[in-house]
Amino acid sequence: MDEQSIKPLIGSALAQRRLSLHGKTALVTGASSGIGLAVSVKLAMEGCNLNLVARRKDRLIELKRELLHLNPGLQIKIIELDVTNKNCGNELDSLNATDVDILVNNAGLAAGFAKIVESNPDDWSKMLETNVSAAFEISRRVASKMILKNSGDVVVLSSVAAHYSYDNGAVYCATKHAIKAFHEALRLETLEHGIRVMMVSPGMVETEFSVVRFAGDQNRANSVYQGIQALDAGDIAESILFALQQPRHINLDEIIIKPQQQGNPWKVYRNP
Ligand code: 8X3
Repeated sequence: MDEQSIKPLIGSALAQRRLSLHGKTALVTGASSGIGLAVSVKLAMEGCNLNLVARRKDRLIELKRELLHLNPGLQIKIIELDVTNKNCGNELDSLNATDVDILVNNAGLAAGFAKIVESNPDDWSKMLETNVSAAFEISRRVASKMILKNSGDVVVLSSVAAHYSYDNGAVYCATKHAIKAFHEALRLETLEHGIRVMMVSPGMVETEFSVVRFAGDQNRANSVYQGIQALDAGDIAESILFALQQPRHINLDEIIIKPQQQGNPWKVYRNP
């Protein structure tokens, strides 16, 4: 390769590379709290129209009102939906999914923190239904529409638990490993359709996550984040936005994001 002169290289490095999301339409699951809510705010600020999916309708109504206050021109639809409901596909079909440019497949949970032999199979079912069956089904339905128009972005919320298995978290880790495997395959199957499939895998994020995992025990949830600066939902939303704003020839396959003080799920430096 001939040696290139410096000037065009500098020009190319300086070029504005962020894609505009203005006028796009996103579908965000689990939009009523945490990462789903934060990413909805970020997308709204970029001028992206929104389909907000969650179980808690009152919160979606409030969120819609706030988002329209921030960006009055947006089209925002709220969809009250339990993603584990077997009929939820009909609800999703009722919105014009062909209009969805961006899927943020975020709804997920951890239920319980116990050794396999001591854990509750009801907790297993909750995690398997939400994190696996529902997440797969939503990606399938939306991706099938994206394939028809040969464009679209799927961002799926995974976890560091997709990379490590830790004790007391067997089923949660298994569900996140499954999400990773499924969406890696989806990426391969949709390459030829101009579709991007991206994964964001957070470590410790201080949201309702631990309160849900510990069945409402706020003190136990607080102790998870004691002595560290955990991530917040906005940190993760920022990474999702960054991935989506890359030019279309770039697919950020996975962003693994942890607090500086967390090396892996069990190696955490806590301030004395
Ligand atoms: C949540 C992160 O470390 O609790 O997905 O598994 S962790």
